[in-house]
Amino acid sequence: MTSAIDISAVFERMAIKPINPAWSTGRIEGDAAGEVAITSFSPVDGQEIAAVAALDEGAYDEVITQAQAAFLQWRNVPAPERGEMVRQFGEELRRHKQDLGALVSYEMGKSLQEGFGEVQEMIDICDFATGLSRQLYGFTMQSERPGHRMYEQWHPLGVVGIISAFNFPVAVWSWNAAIAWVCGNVCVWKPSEKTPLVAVACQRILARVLARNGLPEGISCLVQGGQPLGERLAGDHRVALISATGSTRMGKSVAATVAARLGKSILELGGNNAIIITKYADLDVALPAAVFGAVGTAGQRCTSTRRLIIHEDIYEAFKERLVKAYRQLRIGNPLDESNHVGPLIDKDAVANYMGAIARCKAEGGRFIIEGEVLSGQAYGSGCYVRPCIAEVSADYAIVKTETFAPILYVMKYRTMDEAIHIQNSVPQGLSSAIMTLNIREAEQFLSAAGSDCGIANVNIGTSGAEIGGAFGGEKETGGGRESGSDAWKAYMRRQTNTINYSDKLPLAQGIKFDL
Ligand code: UN1
Repeated sequence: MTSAIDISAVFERMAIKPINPAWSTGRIEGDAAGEVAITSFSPVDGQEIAAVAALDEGAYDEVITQAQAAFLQWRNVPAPERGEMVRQFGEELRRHKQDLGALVSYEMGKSLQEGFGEVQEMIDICDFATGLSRQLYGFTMQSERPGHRMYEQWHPLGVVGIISAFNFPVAVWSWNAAIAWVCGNVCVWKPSEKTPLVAVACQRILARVLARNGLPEGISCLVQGGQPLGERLAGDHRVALISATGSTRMGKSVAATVAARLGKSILELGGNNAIIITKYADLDVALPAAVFGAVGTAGQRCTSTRRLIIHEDIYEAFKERLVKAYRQLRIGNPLDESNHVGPLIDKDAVANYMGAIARCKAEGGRFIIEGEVLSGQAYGSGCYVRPCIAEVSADYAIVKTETFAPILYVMKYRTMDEAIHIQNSVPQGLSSAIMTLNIREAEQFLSAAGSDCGIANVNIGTSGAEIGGAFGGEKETGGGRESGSDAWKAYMRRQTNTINYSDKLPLAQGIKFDL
């Protein structure tokens, strides 16, 4: 199968030279030959797209030193001017939306529409961060002492380490980086080793913006490597904040390493997201929400819908519509816009999918749409699987586990209390949704006694959050918030300032200390 994009033309337009390691701002000179390289394979057609050089041991320190030097300059640039740099980055992304979106789609395997959508998220966060650069507000407080003024201000942290996952290989980086930059930080990005090329493309785009503005490239550093590199970043006391996206297993390890040095972390880890479909739901809205949530990005979003909790009165009717919709799904090359579902990221992911299906069956799950690995010429990469649906009991161990694949678990409930209990009965707490036109049900779901997730939606699905809100979740999802609202505060340090403009020294709490 051939891809629908001319990859070498994309490389040329984006000035990407695979195998040449000089794209990293780590100023790594020389040729990739002889160095450890990371090979990027497309799950679309199994082709080796390119190899990029991994960062070698010595170069790591050089990168951090360069980032630290850039910080000394960048922190003194007024925030709105930093916002102007980010605005220009957003403009460049608009120009490259087609190419970058197609490259995301080809390297990661998501649909072309979702590849474009991912770049749109980057553009949106640049717009948001540009506005934010004039709104890094602190409070002023009333002092209890005469002739005193109290206020707080927010200062940048320094070097921010960003560890991102393969499934949103560029958008998640941009949520972190755009906010971190306007806050006055510099970033060191370790992308997933499964998607190294799109990271190179972003770095190329940004490097041009920095050069045009006479700014040091160290404001944005790219370090390519595997898990040991991530651990090194997490353990590095020169890196003030680590923002990590990925599995709960990875997050626990990063959290422990960062906490051991009392560093800061933002963790955006696994989800096990459910939609409650009540008997008052508009099923014409519920159906596409459930199907897109479960099969979009081949079930590889943190926010993918993994569980449907359906009221018993409408259970059979909804199940029937769901099965019918699944039978119409077209699985194939994600660059072909007539397909709904592309491949999983690699064969390990396929093995996890198969393993979860087997575990579900062993626990008593009944598949109403069977899963399978697809074969034949169109599926030559070996990464294409059929999205499947199992009827389960909410307490199965597999149902409480996040499997990054299009496996949907459906279950019945009778009362709202029961539905909310089931929704909350998993270790993860990222996204959740209710489908109902009944205001009592909706408000109960959103109340303190309702969903325990970081995201709770009414009459939309669990995935596809806008960048304007704070993104993240509770429990094993890690508790961090990225992107919009006031998530920026995690990228800055708060300083409380008290100024005495009187000729006395009154002490707080009325303490007397006479000399
Ligand atoms: C992720 O899967 O890590 O809400 C991020 C969504 C997207 C982001 C998902 N905006 O589905």
